Amino acid sequence: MADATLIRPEGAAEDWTIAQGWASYTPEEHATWDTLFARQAGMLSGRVAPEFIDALDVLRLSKPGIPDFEELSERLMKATGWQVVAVPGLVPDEVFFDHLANRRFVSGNFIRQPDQLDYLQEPDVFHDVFGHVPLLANPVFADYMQAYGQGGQRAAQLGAIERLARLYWYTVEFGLVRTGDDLRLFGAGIVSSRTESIFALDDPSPNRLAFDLRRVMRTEFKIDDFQQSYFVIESFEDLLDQTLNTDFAPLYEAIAGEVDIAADAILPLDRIYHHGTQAYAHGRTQR
Ligand code: HBI
Ligand code: FE
Repeated sequence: MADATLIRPEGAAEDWTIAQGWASYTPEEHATWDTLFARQAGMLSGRVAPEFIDALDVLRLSKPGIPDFEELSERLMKATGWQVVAVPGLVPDEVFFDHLANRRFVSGNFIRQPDQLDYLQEPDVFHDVFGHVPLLANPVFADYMQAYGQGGQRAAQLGAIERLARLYWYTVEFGLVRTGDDLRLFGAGIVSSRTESIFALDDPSPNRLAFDLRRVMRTEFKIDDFQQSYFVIESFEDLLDQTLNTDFAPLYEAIAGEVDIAADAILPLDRIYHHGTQAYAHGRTQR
């Protein structure tokens, strides 16, 4: 969740957008993008949802260098009516939801330092554009993201932002999807990370559980390490269908009385693809 005390930086507009400043990127910054892109695009085929790979072509993201958001938005607009706008970093929830509800994806315009290739806390242009933007070219996912933004605006009125942030976290950021008999990656936080692209699918440590809207809204998550559980959606159509056909207000009411679920827990009702060993998480805590 974005920190409530975020201060709108100098030069940012009312809606927190800034100019991308594409002409100011240095050759080193473009080279960092090319290194990250080559690494991830090289390892994801067969591991990521096929819709993601298709979108890399549609959006011509394999073009060298950090994408120019104006050019990228032209192609994205043709595909699904979305555009990419630059922001300085995390923006307040209500600003974030308003952009999504209007088919504007907010992306950081900065790129990580060469010594941060594997991980950084704030979403940079590689996390946002390589991780999030491709699936916005998929009409069903594009509808889901707009529905999420609209849902966020309602959740804000109901004091239920945290519930919805968990839905975002376990789908948009760290979701897996069934593709035939395989599990495939689609969450931006995973596909933009080399180490987590391997961990999320192959490591015996995390749980892999069938997605259930109510279950996910009750489940805590980690923001600074690999997830202890990943949730598997049946398809993007199913995820959109569940979101559009659920009246969230009574759902929030119903789960208000239920305790939160720990990130590594498995419940009797869970449909389990993999019961994790949690060896990674336990190893980290016994340091
Ligand atoms: N701001 N720039 C940016 N990117 C995000 O992904 C983001 C954000 N603010 C809030 C937010 N995500 C989440 O807390 C919402 O899902 C609630
Ligand atoms: Fe993200």
